[in-house]
Amino acid sequence: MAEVYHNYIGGKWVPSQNGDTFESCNPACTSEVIGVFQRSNKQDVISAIDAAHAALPGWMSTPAPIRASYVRRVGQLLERDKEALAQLETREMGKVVEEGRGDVQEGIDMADYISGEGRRMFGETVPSELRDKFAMMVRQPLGVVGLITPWNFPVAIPTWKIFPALVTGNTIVFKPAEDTPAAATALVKLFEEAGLPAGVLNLVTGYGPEAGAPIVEDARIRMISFTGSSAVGREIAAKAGRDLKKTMLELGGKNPMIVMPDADLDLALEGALWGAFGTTGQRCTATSRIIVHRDIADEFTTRLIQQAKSLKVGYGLEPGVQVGPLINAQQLQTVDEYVQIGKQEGASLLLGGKRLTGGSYDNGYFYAPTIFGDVNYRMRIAQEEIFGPVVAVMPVSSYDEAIQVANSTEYGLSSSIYTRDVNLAFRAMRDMEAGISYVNAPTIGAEIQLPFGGVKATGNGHREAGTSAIKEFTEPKAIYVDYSGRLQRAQIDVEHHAS
Ligand code: UN1
Repeated sequence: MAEVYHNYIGGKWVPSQNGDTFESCNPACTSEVIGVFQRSNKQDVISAIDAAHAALPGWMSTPAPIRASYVRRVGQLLERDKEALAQLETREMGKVVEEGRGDVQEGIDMADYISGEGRRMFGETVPSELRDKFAMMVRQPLGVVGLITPWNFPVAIPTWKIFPALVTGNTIVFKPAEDTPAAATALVKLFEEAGLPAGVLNLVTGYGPEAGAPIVEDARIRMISFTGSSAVGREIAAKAGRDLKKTMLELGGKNPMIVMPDADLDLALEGALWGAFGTTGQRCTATSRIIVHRDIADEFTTRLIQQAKSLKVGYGLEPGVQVGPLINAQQLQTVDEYVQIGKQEGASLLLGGKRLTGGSYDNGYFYAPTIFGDVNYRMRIAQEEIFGPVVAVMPVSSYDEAIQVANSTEYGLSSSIYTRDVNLAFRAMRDMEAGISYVNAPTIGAEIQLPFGGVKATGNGHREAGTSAIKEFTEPKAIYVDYSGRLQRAQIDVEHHAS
């Protein structure tokens, strides 16, 4: 029998109020149940918000360096448990274990970076126009925040949200994706071990409509930070907008890699393989379009097919495996539907395009690395996020056309150019409509000390990580201290200006 896990509310592990549960299974071997989790609904969410609300005054008034020390401690515990967590990630969501280690490392990096903010959290001091008056801005917590996270980075993305939210003095209701509740639970357990006060971080597991929506709808939640699809992001923004609730949304991507004729082709090919098929293409930063100059398109494409053919697909705990399964049956179907759409649209299927079957492939959701050639920018496979191991090769005749194609989707998360021409590189850095741009590297692999997020339908103008994190999880408060002992009216009682 698989172990049963509970919600974490007010410092206690509790079952859902209606007793419903769901299973988390291994996508490489679907008969393996990772655990049984609480299928929470509105009642559970309300309890979690009650607990977070009750814990807020105590946590807000805890000095920021002390708040940050819990995050630092969890960073150390992540380091201790890195291997076990990486393996759990592979079992629960399929990414190969080396990438699981990277995912946990990203959480460690975030702890390392953001716990120092406990001693910074910079405000501003500025001069006043009046004598004997002090003007400053300090950062205050938002209150209770709702954090809704995806399955593709089951440790890293929760840490991008939880760590800065805690350092800045917010209390939390955390709803992880239903596909990765075990990783989320393991992370929350580390906070319990670190002695985080009860109610500061609350975990409710379950499905979006049942356990996510009530978080968005509760008036006591001051901010929603969500990473997931643009469709769900739009719904969240609409609902939250009615309550004037802040939303930080990290949504889809259709990330282009431009390869110019002067590029180092070996390097570009290596980058393309990693960007397109790493994490089985299940990253919002995945390289899903390769925009390649016609002068080198044939050579590039032939070599890409050759190299992609030799990628080893399988269970990510087995040595040598480079590409794991898709997350679930639904995603397998979606990817396959897009492949059919691509064929109907007239793109040439150059590699893959099918579910992998036979032997241990039959136990999981495995899909062959897939390459489409002759893809036109108007095709759906060039416009819509597939979130699988499918890449579109799109030949172009010039840099200008490359940029036009690169910018032709509704998304704008990550982007990349391979060239040895420094002038072109700088033009691309300026011209690509994206929150993240790479030169001579693929579209994946952002580091946490810079802001993460995108433009257009990828988000709503916010950024995670880096210096943005503190800004996003706080409200600025402007404070004026008049120590003149008399009424001084701003804009009126000012001394004469120079004439
Ligand atoms: C995501 O796919 O949602 O930049 C996040 C990257 C990783 C994070 C991806 N550091 O590819």
